[in-house]
Amino acid sequence: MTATTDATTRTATARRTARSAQLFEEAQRHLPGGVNSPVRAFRGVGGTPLFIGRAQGARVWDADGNEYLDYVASWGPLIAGHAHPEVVRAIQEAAPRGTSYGAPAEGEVRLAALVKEAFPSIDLVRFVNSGTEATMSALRLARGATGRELIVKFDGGYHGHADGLLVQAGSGPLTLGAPDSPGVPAATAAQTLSLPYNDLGAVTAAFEQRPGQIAAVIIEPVAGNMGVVPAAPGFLEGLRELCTQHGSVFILDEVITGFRVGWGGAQARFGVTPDLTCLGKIVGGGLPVGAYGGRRDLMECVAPLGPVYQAGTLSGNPLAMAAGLATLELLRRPGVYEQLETLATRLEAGLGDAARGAGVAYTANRVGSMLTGFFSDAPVTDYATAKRSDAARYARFFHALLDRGVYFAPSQFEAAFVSLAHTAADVDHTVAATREVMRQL
Ligand code: KE4
Repeated sequence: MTATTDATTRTATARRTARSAQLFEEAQRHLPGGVNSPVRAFRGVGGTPLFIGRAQGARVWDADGNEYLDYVASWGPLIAGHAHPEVVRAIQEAAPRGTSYGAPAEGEVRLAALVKEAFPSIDLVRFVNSGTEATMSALRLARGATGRELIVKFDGGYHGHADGLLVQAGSGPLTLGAPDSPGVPAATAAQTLSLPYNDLGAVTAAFEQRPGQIAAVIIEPVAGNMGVVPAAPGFLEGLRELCTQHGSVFILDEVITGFRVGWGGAQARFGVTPDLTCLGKIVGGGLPVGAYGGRRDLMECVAPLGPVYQAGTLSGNPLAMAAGLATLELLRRPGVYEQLETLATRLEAGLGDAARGAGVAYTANRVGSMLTGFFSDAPVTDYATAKRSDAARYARFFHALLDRGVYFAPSQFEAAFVSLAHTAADVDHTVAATREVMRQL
């Protein structure tokens, strides 16, 4: 038994969380809601958020030293596990050479080349500092290149917090029950059409009703922000055809799915070619990186080559590039995605068996190593069906698992992620803990 209670053997215990509570009390004096991103505040599940003190592999430890098997993975980036030695070494080697230059450096060139190797649809790529910046910039580019203003997104899709995208958004706004945000000008919101996910007829009608007005369609090819909801067969292909037919830019927001559901992301997995791709999370290996890229004729509109302006002090940051490079080098090794698929399949099957054994209404969606178990008796195929899930029962599930050393996302409307650091024993512990609690939910 390790010094701290080993999460793989512990049953429910009354965790000491005094230090997290103390830090949260202090944090609320300095930070809105005590956090730097809303979904971390546990508003979707209740209780006091964990303050994490350290992370290693598939585990995190809170400020009180409690150990947890981690399926949040910092909301996706840590596909290789926390503090992977090769990622840490890359950062340690880069830091003494300086933390930021505000000038081009070799690391940006190397990471760009690797992104292009993985995503053949990307002729040119621009690094930014977050997924929000990536999607915001891609939309500005689409509008600048087409001279059009309307954007199509999908209900429950979350693409970061740029004004025009906080319309019927998923993730935090969905978790907090605030689908639209004050502060977004009505005129801006009016330029965003949010349509039902997987409803190709609605998109076809939008194009027919607004000929020549739609600059872009942006979609998560596997939604992760209403919980995991895959695109229905033919949906992405249909969007591709409509965008081609109407001269609109087809943007895949692969901030979650990029390097997650395969080396080439969802576009490779499903065989669909976007005009622009947005990346984030994994591409930075846990440091702040976003990216947007795609067709040369579009990307050549971006400053300084073209008139569409976008900039960033820390874009292409050498430490972030080093972390991203080290992470992608790990992912391009043979067998990586098969390993993730095997473990995620084991987890999905185990959780489903536990729910069925307890007679609990439950359905799961999984693509690769991202999955969500919904407490619902009906398939979840879009925002409307996702919202029918029993979020209160999910909250009870979340806390019961937390008491057993397993840390899922503090929201029904997020994804769980399996990493290369998770083992079959970790998954079996998770399933065993789930079996223990399912009847009590
Ligand atoms: P960031 O600006 O948070 O790096 O990326 C925005 C974004 C864009 N596109 C997709 C598909 C995303 O999922 C995200 C951010 N994801 C959320 C959780 N699903 C980040 C967690 C948070 O907001 O704290």
